[in-house]
Amino acid sequence: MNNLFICIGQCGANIVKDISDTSKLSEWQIIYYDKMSLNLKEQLDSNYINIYIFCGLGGKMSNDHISEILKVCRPLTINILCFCTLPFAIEGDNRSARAKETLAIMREVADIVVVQSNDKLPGAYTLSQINDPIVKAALASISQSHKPLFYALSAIIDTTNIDTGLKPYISTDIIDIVVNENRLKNIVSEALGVDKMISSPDGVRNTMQEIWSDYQNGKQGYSKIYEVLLPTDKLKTE
Ligand SMILES: Nc1nc2c(ncn2[C@@H]2O[C@H](COP(=O)(O)OP(=O)(O)OP(=O)(O)O)[C@@H](O)[C@H]2O)c(=O)[nH]1
Ligand SMILES: [Mg+2]
Repeated sequence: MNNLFICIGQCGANIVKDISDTSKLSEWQIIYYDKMSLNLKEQLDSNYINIYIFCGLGGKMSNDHISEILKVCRPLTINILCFCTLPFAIEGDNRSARAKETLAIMREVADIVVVQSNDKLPGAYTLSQINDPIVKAALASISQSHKPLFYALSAIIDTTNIDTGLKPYISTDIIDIVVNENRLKNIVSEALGVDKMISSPDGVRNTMQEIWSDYQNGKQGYSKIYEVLLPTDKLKTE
């Protein structure tokens, strides 16, 4: 078992239901974290390529258990990706405050956190429509889950149709993408290492240096990395 889904609460289960309608998840271990299955540790393998966590922020289940879940998961994988939703404003201040709290914990520990703001949906009528943006982002990322994490990040950004620089916080219409700052540098180097190291080690080092200093100087380094790593023809054929 190489990949794990943890679905927290009702929202987590709903999102994963939509994902599994579209994508074959036979190679994924799926755990529904609800009142019936709090013994997470006992159900897990010793390592995973990716661990995905799904939940509706503001819910009691994610708020009460996210720290513990992340603590259990962190040593088991290098890639923790969270896909979650922010509550509608009409659900009240308590939910909104809980959501912020849970999100802060996720941002600290997870590698990539993708957040859909329910309030910014353009008008949704069915559950599937409500979950469409976050499901699309998750599916894009899953399609790249066999590659270094950078590719998942690129795919998620791609589905939002926003041309953006690589930075820790990427805000789009409905979806926000938060990349753990400590991991960001190594996401880039992992990807460059795999793709370019063999053909030209010096080239990689120079390119890497350049991209990283651009990033540190606040320039938009992402499109450059994107060019280096994902030539358009290669991207289109996959
Ligand atoms: N986009 C989307 N949001 C949802 C969905 N279900 C719930 N939510 C949101 O997620 C938040 C958490 O809800 P739940 O997943 O039910 O939380 P829970 O921990 O299971 O239980 P409660 O806290 O008792 O509701 C809600 O406040 C909603 O904003 C869903 O299917 N799609
Ligand atoms: Mg609920």
